[in-house]
Amino acid sequence: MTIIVTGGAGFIGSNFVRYMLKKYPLYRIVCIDKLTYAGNLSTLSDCLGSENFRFCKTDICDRAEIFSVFEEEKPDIVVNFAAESHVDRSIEDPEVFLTTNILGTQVLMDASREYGVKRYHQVSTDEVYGDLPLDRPDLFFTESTPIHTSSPYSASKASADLLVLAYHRTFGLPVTISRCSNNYGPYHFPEKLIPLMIANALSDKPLPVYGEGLNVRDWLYVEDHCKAIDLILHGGTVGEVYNIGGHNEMKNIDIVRLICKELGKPESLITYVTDRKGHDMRYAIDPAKISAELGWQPETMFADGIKLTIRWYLDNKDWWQDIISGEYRNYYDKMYKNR
Ligand code: NAD
Ligand code: TDX
Repeated sequence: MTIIVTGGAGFIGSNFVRYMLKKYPLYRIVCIDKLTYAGNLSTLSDCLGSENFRFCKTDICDRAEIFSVFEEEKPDIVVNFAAESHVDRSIEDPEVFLTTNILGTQVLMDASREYGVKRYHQVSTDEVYGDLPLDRPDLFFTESTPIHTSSPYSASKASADLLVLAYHRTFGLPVTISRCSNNYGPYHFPEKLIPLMIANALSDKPLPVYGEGLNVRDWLYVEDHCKAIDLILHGGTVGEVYNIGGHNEMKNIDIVRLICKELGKPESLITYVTDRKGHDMRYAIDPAKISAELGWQPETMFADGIKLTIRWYLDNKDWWQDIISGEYRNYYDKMYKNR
């Protein structure tokens, strides 16, 4: 069994590569990643020496290169994590989101058709459903909730989802799609809420909370997401969409306060800054389908997962300090200086 994992040098993709190498020592895992600002080979350093692992520095939009990797590897399964993934960047500069997230998906599916891939899995997001109001805690996203996007990022992910379903219906490509809620855990890039707050708090820097901090996200430990994708690859029904989420809704401000408490830092570091444009209020996934059909349940509760995550950032300062000392510093100044 050969699995191509795109975006495997990023946050969730690298956790998935590690999870699969450990669980299936007889599978061959081929990681394709362009190594954008968000991809880092040091994230995969413990995998690079494995005999059944190959890394290809390739852009998913590069048709010739992608077809050549497929020709060499003849993959059974393709799992597409590769994407531009940060909402704030999509508001600053949407174009690369459309190129990578939509056209890159098309190239991968064309190669999957050509080489008779048995399963093409698209890693999507709960953000394709838009947001829910704060005063309707009874409402959740199901797989039949209409697509209703807010940001260029979520619009690009929704476009890709529609294209994936079109390739299934028109060409019979054996696809599945998963739509997961917010992940957290090791190797999360420090531009995202949880690692950004941990890194800033450790350096006694201001903790920039957008708006009033009342927006709600539904957090899932990254390994639980990896387990869900594994179950979909091995037991999911072709042509279907699966929502993934652990019913763990939290307000942003409560997360930031918790991080201060765990690190013994004062809440006076919290600084309220200008809100994100088009900021989604609440995400909340109903995971009933994947639970009933595939027996998936989240295993790491947030109270434990956040401690594991903070411990990981304390034990792996080199990894994130390298990142925040480089090009990322320009991004940070641009986004937060006059906010
Ligand atoms: P990430 O930004 O940490 O990693 C993305 C990876 O894709 C990086 O390694 C980057 O180098 C690579 N990449 C980007 N453009 C590429 C291109 N053109 N060709 C090849 N590689 C390219 O993202 P993440 O948070 O790990 O998210 C992974 C996937 O999961 C994305 O598709 C995202 O939409 C989805 N998702 C993320 C979350 C979350 O909470 N982070 C939740 C649900 C779904
Ligand atoms: O500095 C910050 N301050 C702040 O208040 C940052 C970076 C974020 N926030 C808020 C915005 C959101 O309400 O925290 C919340 C979480 O923000 P992000 O970490 O940027 O995640 P989000 O916008 O919810 O999107 C994430 O989940 C869905 C991922 O980045 C997406 O790739 C995924 O699809």
